[in-house]
Amino acid sequence: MKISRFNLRIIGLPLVRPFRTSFGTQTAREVLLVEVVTDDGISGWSECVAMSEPLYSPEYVAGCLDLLKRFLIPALKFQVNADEVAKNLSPYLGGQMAKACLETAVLDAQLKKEQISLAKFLGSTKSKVECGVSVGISDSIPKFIDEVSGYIDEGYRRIKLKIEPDWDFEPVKAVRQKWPDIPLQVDANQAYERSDGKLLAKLDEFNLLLIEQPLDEHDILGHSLLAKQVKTPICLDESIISLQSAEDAIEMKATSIINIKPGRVGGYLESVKIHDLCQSKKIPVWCGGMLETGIGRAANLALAALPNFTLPGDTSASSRYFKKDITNPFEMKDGYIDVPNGIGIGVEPDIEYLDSITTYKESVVRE
Ligand code: OSB
Ligand code: MG
Repeated sequence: MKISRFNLRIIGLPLVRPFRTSFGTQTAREVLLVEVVTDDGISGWSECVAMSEPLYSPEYVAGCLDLLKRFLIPALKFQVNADEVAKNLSPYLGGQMAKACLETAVLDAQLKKEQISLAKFLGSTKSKVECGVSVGISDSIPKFIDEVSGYIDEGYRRIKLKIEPDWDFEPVKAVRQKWPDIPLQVDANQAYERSDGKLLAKLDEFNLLLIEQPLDEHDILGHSLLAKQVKTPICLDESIISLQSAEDAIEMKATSIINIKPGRVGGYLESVKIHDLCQSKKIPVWCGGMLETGIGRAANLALAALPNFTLPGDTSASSRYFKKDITNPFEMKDGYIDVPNGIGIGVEPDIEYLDSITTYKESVVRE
């Protein structure tokens, strides 16, 4: 595929409510978007899931922009197919989120040209996916229960609570008392220590689906030791950055469920490989989220439609994040969102709205 230009832009979107995790509080989403324009005049779109600061992962928006401009875009030489992108970018270490973004934009353009949807291309078997919601840390239990109530009334089918030391047992207990049967899980974003096994085992009585990433991202052995001390399944998020790391963590019994986030593992093609590996090892997977706009959300829904995505993902409706999304909003019906079936990722951004929230814009054009 011949590419004539890469349009890069950064937008800023306020969140409908602050989102507090063990690593910080976010009130807005700064998003790096890439548009690949081909010689046939087709536009492929993608969003980079990196956050403004390197708090969840080492990557961050300004760093990804620099990596794209300085190394990744030049490596493609304006002529590439989606299945060659990862290989062309592989000399450059790390940068999974920036790499995933570039590969997805190329893939969107290519699938539009071939007139097939991303869902079909990846191997989807469902036309709609079950939705969960990730609930931030709060400063009071009553306020927090109000927020959870709102999500349950909207129809979310699984609740994920962000936890940290001193915001774990009590909020989980409060939710379990009010909703004894709702599928419930927690996410610590690395906030605990190896020595916290006993503390985390106290959550066993609440019949949780899983505990997500309790320890440091590099501490695979620690997760494996912890898994022997708690009955609740351990699920890795931050630690899984590739097919190889998924294989290792499964082999070491550090994870019995995996959260697949395409940005974190270098793209949708690598995500499918992890999905297939997990399916063969009987490890259930679910699709994580990074507070995506409609561009990233559309592609995540396509991935979540694969057969081994057997747990509801953090694929919430647009309204959970933004007053106005940059694409047609994704709406939830009876706890499900339809998988986009248009060609490519199946959605287009509203350019006029994008222009009104753009804070940076630059193009890399073929001479
Ligand atoms: O750890 O899953 C996470 C958001 C930003 C960064 C990391 C995480 C999250 C979420 C929200 O939990 C998921 C979503 O609703 O997009
Ligand atoms: Mg997580």
